[in-house]
Amino acid sequence: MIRRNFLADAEAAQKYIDGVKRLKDPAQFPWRGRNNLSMYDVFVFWHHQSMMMMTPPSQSDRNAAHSGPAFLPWHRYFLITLEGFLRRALNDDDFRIPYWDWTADAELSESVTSPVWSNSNLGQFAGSDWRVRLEMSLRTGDLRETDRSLQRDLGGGQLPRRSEVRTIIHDQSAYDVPPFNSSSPRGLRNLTEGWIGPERIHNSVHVWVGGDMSLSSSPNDPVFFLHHCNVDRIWAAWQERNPASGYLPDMSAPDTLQFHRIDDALYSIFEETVTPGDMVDYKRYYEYDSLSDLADLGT
Ligand SMILES: [Cu+2]
Repeated sequence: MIRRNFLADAEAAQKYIDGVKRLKDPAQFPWRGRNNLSMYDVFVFWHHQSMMMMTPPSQSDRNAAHSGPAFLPWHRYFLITLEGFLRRALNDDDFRIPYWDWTADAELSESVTSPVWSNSNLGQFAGSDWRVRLEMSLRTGDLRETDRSLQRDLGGGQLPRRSEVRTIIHDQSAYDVPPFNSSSPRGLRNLTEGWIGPERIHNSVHVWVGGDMSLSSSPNDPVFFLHHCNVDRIWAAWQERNPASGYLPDMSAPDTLQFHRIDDALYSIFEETVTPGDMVDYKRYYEYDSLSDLADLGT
């Protein structure tokens, strides 16, 4: 089953919109034991918790899902899990999350005018119906209950360009390199996550959308999953381009890299064990309608 471009497939786009609205409704998908919270809100909680779990606890850079090798497999697992819930919400076994190709919007003279943000698309979530129920407190950093509309501040900085994404995929031969954190000097993971490099790929998109997307509770904005679907597509294109380069590090890495080594359990709030290694073969779950826009694949 195929993950498609949100702006090129109106049916996939509408299903995504319908699906997240159903998942967000506590009457249809309650978070058991939490009044007025839904299964969608579980994903907000899960993402926030991952950022609170420092790996190891003795430092404040790498956490269970960011600033380390697990960044890509953890978010792949996160999206696959949401995708399963959306299939149930839509009663559609073939549904796959679409991606937002922000490199296309980067080419517009005014990226904020992209139809992604029209009221028939994601613009509607900034209205009054979509309620943010869990938010990160800017004062304490903790997650707290609230009841307000979604906040965005579109247009901060520059969206990443396709040429930069292609350069990273073509130039980076290693998945990740020591010290396996935000200061890793090269490697697909740190350049894609965007702690280094001229365009700060993944991070700059969070900044560009702004508002709720700049918090640990960023999955409150449904664009989070469309953004991360495109980030995942970068990893997929790199995998196809570099079939001999595998995930790093392996289990010979020290315990300080727990949650990030290939056979470690990724941080989850569900009772299941999924490892980075389990996430490598993404074609068990989905394929992308296009990777050749991101890499020369020689086919
Ligand atoms: Cu994240």
